[in-house]
Amino acid sequence: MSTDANIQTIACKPYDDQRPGTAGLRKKVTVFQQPHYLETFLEAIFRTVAIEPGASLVVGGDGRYLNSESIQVIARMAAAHGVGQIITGRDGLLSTPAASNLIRERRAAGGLLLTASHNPGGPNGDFGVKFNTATGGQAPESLTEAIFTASQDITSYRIADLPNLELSRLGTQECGSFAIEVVDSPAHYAGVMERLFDFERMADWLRAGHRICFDALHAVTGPYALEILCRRLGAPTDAVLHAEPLPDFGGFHPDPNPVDAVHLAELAQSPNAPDLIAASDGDGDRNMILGPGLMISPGDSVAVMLAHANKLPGYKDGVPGVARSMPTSRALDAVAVSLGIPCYETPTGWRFFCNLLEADMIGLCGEESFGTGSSHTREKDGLWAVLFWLNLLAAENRSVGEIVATHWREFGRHYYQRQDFFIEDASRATALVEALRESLPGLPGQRVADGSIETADEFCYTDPVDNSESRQQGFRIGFGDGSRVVYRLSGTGTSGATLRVYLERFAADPATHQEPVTEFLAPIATRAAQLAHIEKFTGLSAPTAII
Ligand code: VG1
Ligand code: CO
Repeated sequence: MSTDANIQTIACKPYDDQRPGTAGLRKKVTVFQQPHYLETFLEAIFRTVAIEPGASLVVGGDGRYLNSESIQVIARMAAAHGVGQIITGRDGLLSTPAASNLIRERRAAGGLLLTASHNPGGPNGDFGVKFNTATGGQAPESLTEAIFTASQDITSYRIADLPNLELSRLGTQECGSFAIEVVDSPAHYAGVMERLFDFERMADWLRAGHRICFDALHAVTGPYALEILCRRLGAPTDAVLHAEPLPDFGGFHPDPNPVDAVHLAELAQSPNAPDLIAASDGDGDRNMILGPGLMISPGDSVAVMLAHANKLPGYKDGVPGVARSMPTSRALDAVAVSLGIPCYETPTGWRFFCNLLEADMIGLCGEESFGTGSSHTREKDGLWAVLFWLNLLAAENRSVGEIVATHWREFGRHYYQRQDFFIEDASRATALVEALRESLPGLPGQRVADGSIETADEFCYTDPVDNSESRQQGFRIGFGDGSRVVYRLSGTGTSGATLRVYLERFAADPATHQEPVTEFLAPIATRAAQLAHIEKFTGLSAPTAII
């Protein structure tokens, strides 16, 4: 059916704001609703990425507002650009890690993922489009830049005349030379997890009376969690909260952190707390792990995972190396040193891990922003992390708290916190960054509050695989006492600017391992605020959020 006869060329005007950020193009729903906005960006992708005629594309999203309509548009434009088949999940739902996996297994030419991840959804929320390459990983910077350049010249796009596709029915629908296949993504993903983890042991642990609570926050992971935790592992159905994906996430801000999911932090503190409490974000790539009385910071989580990886079937031979994003705590480095494997430091954003994963240089990686993953796919993976912890608890038969306390005794504790300052007027954030950049060379040797600065630089990354260089990836300030402050601007927001300030302080002595985090980091927070003159530039005397 996708013959020239039913392909139309529609005239449009280019937009100048289609530069993808940390993870794809994210905008307010109302921005995507402008005439031909989505089509212009898709046309830029199709023109930039040479997709072989007849190839497959994986297309799906986290179920947020605009998900289904956008899939229909993508199908019609894909058909017009010679794509042979699109593969999607039931109702157009695919979690980000499941989509990445599907791209690899089906040898698709790439994928279009419809998500704004942890950003709120609904008609007044955010929407997003992310292109992943045939490796299953996010498009590298060079490609997203090329797509952006192309978007500025789009004055027409090609679209085929197809009937509306039925997304709720599993199986293949043919429309002439074009086809759409709807797959049972939760079942497929569960199969991948069964190859990595010991399902029998986890089921036994649950049968023995241990309890898990997973909150899908009405986002994409609900059907996956029900399939794995309830159907395959035998947890009761009320172990999965808010399992139905909704276009506005039922009003939840689908960001698994102790501020936006405060009800889970409270559950962890309650006398009847389950043994493992967890949540994921809108598109299923983030994870938050809590146990009775505590939340595990993401930097600690990936470090504990590495320390115990060889106890789990999928990782029994260990991993060749690990990586963390630059602002993430150095807890992972400490374990890597003890194992004698390399630990790479990459810029923020999962795409920077992909070359290392593809080259088998690393097997585990993580970010402070509640993202953890392994070589099983090319995106971070929320439910995978939950299963990793579940398998670990079952294998060790110890509580989350005991495992973490033992870990700190062995490696020391890296106290960690992130402060976010939301600045309505983005130019004030730019001014702060410029002033900080200018002051860098003079900082080493100076004192700020109670700290003496030893090192100060702006992170520039050279990818060890393809030698590509990424500049201006955040400021690193190292103090004489080993503590550290990192500053960078967020690249996922859809209005104003968000300054992220990352605080880290190491405590070797076990007597100092049970301090309240905010208090223990207060001196470092003072140094951070004074050094960057945060109040002067932003008008904010306190962070908008402390994570
Ligand atoms: C944030 C996080 C980053 C993460 C990115 C995408 O980016 O800091 O670690 O990779 O979100 O995550 P930024 O530029 O706002 O700091 V997801 O789950 O929103 O795709
Ligand atoms: Co996400």
